[in-house]
Amino acid sequence: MPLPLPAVARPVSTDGGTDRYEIVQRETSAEILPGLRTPLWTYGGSFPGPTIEARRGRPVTVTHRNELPVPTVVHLHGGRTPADSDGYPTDLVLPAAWPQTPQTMPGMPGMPGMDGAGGHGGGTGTGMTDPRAVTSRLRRDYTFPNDQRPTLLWYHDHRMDFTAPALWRGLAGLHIVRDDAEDALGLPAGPHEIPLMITDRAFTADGALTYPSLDPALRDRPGVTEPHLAGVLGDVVLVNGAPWPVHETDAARHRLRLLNASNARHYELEARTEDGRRLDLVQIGADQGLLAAPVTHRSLPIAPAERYDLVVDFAAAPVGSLVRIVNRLGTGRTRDVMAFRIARPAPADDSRIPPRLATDLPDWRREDAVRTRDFAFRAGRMNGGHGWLIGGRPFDPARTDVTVPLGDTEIWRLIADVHHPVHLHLVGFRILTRGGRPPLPHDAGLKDTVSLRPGESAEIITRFDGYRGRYLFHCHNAEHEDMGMMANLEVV
Ligand SMILES: [Cu+2]
Repeated sequence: MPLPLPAVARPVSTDGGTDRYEIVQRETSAEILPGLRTPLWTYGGSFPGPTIEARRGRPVTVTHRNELPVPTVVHLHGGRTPADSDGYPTDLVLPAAWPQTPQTMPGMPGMPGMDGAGGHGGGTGTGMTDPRAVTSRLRRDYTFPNDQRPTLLWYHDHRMDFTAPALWRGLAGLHIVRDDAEDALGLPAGPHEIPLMITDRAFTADGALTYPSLDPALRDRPGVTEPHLAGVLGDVVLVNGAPWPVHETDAARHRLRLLNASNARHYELEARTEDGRRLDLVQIGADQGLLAAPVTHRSLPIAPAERYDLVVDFAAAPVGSLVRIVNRLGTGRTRDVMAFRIARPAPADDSRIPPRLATDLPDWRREDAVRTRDFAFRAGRMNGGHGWLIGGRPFDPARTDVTVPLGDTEIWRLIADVHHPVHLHLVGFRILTRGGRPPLPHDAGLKDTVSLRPGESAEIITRFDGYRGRYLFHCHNAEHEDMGMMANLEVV
């Protein structure tokens, strides 16, 4: 299959300094596996959804309407977004047919009761005075200021208890922020800049996605069957929605903008030529934008929700050959990810990798932190069953877990039992230490997701600036997130 490139969304209006988009969330089907139709939940009819191309400092408003059978929530991962547009898990976009009786959320996560969660009658929100309130609307305007470092972001579903299956069914799309300074660097661009959204999925023989939900309608009972409590894996690797695609290109430098949008699968990527050489993966950016200087990797681990901005030079591969992107952590078919077919010599390649990429990285120091907090990400009991907990507690929208004054700098010490990719909304952070030692080469730059390995601790430092309001931090293994591993972060 050729590599699909997600369509770029077209604004419905660009008046008043804001780009406005409209996205209808709807069911459709697509030919993902040759000759078969796969039913999907989509943003605007495609998986991945349409890519939002944004300029730094120029706001984007996306109006979402929901024609899916269940409520949804849109979150822009990595966005510096005001709280009312951040996609809190109970700020719902309702389908028209959903019951709209006033109701509040059950006090406990993981309990039946989403059915009929209608909130405030399609009203205009509640201002969050009651933390248990569900706000619901038939359409919702999400405003993204894009007042942040240029980077690859992604939008996806974030509905309480049901994020993982909705993501699996296709609710994910890219959102790229650019600015003039980055454009002026001379990095590979145009057809040599390629977004790669990597996901794994499992299919039935007739082409449908298969997912072990306890409630296949995703209405009442969250969670997955016992064998999948650690996270749901697929045996087909999709890149931009196509299985093991091959992208035909020329022997030039390419900027590969990687996103692991898988629910639970970790990858360790290599670029291998047919004669067995590994091409350098030159990292120029992390989750939250450009590094200060490039970092060269031979292989690169990528956890769910992480992004890496890479330059790979295909001039080292013979014309006519394949460069395979391989997952060292995979077995059998999941060892392959995709390939590039180097079809022709490059026209004069005037792209470059400047030795200095960015000078605006925050350099928070340990002594800047006004407090240190500890969070343990571990398995535990929840509602009489298995859960994933932060500090021994499952997510409860009625409880504020962390209160931070706007502008404070903090160190968070995170510790994990098994793999947990920990994500903070609103802010980017630096990784100070990993396992009590200096961070790893791929920890460079500004991050919004840190991949904790089994038994590992990490210290991160950040300044909570931008906006006041109710945000989240959580594990981005999507099944862990749905089974309690999320907490409230209130910036005051
Ligand atoms: Cu986790």
